[in-house]
Amino acid sequence: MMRLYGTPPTRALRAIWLLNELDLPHEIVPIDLGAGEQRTPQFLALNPAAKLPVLVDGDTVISESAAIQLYLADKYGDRFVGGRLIPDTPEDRGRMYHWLFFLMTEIEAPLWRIALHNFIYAPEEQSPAEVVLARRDAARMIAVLEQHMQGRDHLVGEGLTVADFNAAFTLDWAREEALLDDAPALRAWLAAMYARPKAPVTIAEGFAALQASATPSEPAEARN
Ligand SMILES: N[C@@H](CCC(=O)N[C@@H](CS)C(=O)NCC(=O)O)C(=O)O
Repeated sequence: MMRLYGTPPTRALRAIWLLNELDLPHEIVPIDLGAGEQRTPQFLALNPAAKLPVLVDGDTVISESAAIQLYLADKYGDRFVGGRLIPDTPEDRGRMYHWLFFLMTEIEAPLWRIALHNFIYAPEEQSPAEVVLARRDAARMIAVLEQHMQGRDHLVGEGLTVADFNAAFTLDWAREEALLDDAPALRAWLAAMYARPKAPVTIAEGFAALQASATPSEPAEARN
């Protein structure tokens, strides 16, 4: 059975969403970031970058949440009901890659800077000015995606692709930062994605469950 290291509300949600949609039997292995479990020799052997999520499928070990999504769609996409997770044509695959890289580098990167400077870096390393810049950068790129989604149901072509399942998690994160307030098309699209029967928990739901089960001394760092 496949093993996924990482739980909600982390980027493991990107992988969990595809595991659910493809109905793939899997075991979720929790890694306590607050306790530093990502730096044990056993975990570093899986991912020397000490980051979640990591997927283990037989002898294959894949990290990077977008790579895990592409791997699952590529290998098991024929199990998907109701669309084409990886488009048939090189042109549409190019468009899917475009949005995947856009999401990871232009939208997630500033969201991550916001988190780093708000609560992950040590207090003396945090820069409120950097948060202002990161919010501006994220908002500009979210506006580009909002424009793209006018009148569309999917990021690419006429069916769901990996880009949609990446965007849903990434935009849920943006919503947490109130960065979708000026993006009605993205808010409506996001609601439809999370209404899917196989949708995972939102970041807020995952974070609430984590807090409910955590001891009061556990740091907020475990969030992302
Ligand atoms: N680019 C990586 C980022 C992974 C990442 O930063 N994961 C966070 C949890 S969401 C983590 O493991 N942080 C632990 C650390 O940095 O020590 C991906 O998309 O998988």
